[in-house]
Amino acid sequence: MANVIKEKPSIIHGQHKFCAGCSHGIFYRLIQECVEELGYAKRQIIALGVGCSSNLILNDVDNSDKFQCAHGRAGATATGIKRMRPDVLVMTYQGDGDCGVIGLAETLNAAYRNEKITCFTVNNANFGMTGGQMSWTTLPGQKTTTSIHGRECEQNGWPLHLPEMIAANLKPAYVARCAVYDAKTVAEAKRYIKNALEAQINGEGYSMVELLGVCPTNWGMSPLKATEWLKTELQKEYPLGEFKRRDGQDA
Ligand SMILES: Cc1ncc(C[n+]2csc(CCOP(=O)(O)OP(=O)(O)O)c2C)c(N)n1
Ligand code: SF4
Ligand SMILES: [Mg+2]
Repeated sequence: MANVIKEKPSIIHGQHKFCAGCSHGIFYRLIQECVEELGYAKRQIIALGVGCSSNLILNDVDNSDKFQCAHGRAGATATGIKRMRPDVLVMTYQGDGDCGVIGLAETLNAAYRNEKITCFTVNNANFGMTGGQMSWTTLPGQKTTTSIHGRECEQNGWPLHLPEMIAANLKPAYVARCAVYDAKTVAEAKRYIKNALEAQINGEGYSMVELLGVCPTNWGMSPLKATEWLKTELQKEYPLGEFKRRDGQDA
């Protein structure tokens, strides 16, 4: 039925402490909606990255089992958990700095081996938790606290497109990128998240969803302005969509 306001997932009982307008809270709630609908609310383990995602463990947001991983190591930690507990839904929840900079080796190695885990990575184009430093996802010319005149790509490298890279070069089960700034993108995000989790449940292999989000605090913008900037600038570099559909899905 259209226009249904979804109840809060039963597993969520606390208040997160993300900044006003941050996308993290919406992404995490959508993930938990999908987990609940798939019947895994009490059979999930989350390997958390270090970053603003750590807020989920620091502030007792929900009752899911979580593991605070060493910085960047969530892909390796989730691999170990899943191999020991194949009956449990195992996912990582990381930022772009954790998943695609410091943890790039762990992320690629898990994807390369086609581990039956799901990687959720929130790309907000900076290191949010530590005060807005440049990340590999930072846009060319984007000002951050470590690129005060704007990112110079000749010297600092070019934006990293992790989902596209994994989809094009490895053999994952499902890879997509979503955002959550209006009803259409929220519905699409939920479909992608569910596909990623179902790919794991069906034993199809590795799945990843990059969640393109805003960081109003470190971008120095109001939540509305940050959303506009995501739509007009960030999304040009990081298009939304599915880069590897599940086998059997229509093209
Ligand atoms: C080995 C190590 N280096 C650096 C840090 C400091 N640090 C903590 S969080 C973070 C960046 C996190 O950025 P990201 O993964 O993009 O998450 P966000 O906060 O933006 O959601 C850094 C560099 C650390 N904790 N450990
Ligand atoms: S610093 Fe940025 S990513 Fe972290 S909670 Fe605040 S708005 Fe969200
Ligand atoms: Mg980040």
